[in-house]
Amino acid sequence: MATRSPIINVMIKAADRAARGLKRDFGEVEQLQVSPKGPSDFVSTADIKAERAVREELVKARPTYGLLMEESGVTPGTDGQHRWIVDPLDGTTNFLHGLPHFCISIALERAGEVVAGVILDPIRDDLYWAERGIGAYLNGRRIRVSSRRNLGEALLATGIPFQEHGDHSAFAAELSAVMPKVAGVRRFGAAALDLAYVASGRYEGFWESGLQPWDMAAGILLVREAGGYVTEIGGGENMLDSGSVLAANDQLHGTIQRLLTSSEPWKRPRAQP
Ligand code: 2AM
Ligand code: CA
Repeated sequence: MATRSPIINVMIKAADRAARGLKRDFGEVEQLQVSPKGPSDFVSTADIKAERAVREELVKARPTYGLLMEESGVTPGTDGQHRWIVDPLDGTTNFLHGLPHFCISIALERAGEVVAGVILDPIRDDLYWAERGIGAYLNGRRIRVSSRRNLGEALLATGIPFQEHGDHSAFAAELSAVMPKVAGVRRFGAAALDLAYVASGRYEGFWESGLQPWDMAAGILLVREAGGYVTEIGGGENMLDSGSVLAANDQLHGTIQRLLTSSEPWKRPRAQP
């Protein structure tokens, strides 16, 4: 069992409070699937309530820190050093459809660098946390990225652009390049959990474009502290700004990156998400 620092405990307490509400509301959503109006309004309210619960706990514990949250945006802090980056409900579309795959993601940035992350899956009761230089943990046990080196055995996850978001043809080309070479490609719909799954060795890699900082901040730290490698798909380091991410174990990261960027759309300017 790892000893948890006070800051990780603050983050877990906040995530736990949101999780209790989300779990209760998820039970309702399953009932609402059959109502003619559907559960959309109810889910928006659940999302906002979860964000309020996280915010209250974080502000109570560290009143001078700034916040970047999916629903309420930026709240500047007074200490100028620290910022929470929060997704109160990652996997909203899953939640809305009664699919039990969503999470709460909370990261802490210090002087522009993510130093702590918590991801909580309330349905499976899986609690992931990582602290810079200390390691990554799942339910109290140290986690490591997968050690598979062979691309043919690698299971990858991705995110598929939807509606008017992202560059659909570029994604199709990336998928075409990867599909014939790997054991399988999955799309689960909650990017923070995808990163947590790479960190815990469930799949060998994950890539997606068009993400927001709150989808990735905690998960990137988890993967790195679990011994994995994370860059933008093109190889740069500004994932939180560009929204592009490729996370994998050390052995496969370069190979997957070469495959993805070998596709034709990488040779022309890409559309913005
Ligand atoms: P969200 O649930 O917090 O909105 C995966 O592709 C990522 O994109 C998810 O982490 C999800 O975060 C976001 N996303 C937003 N709208 C989506 C949609 N309609 N389908 C899938 N993912 C969506
Ligand atoms: Ca999200």
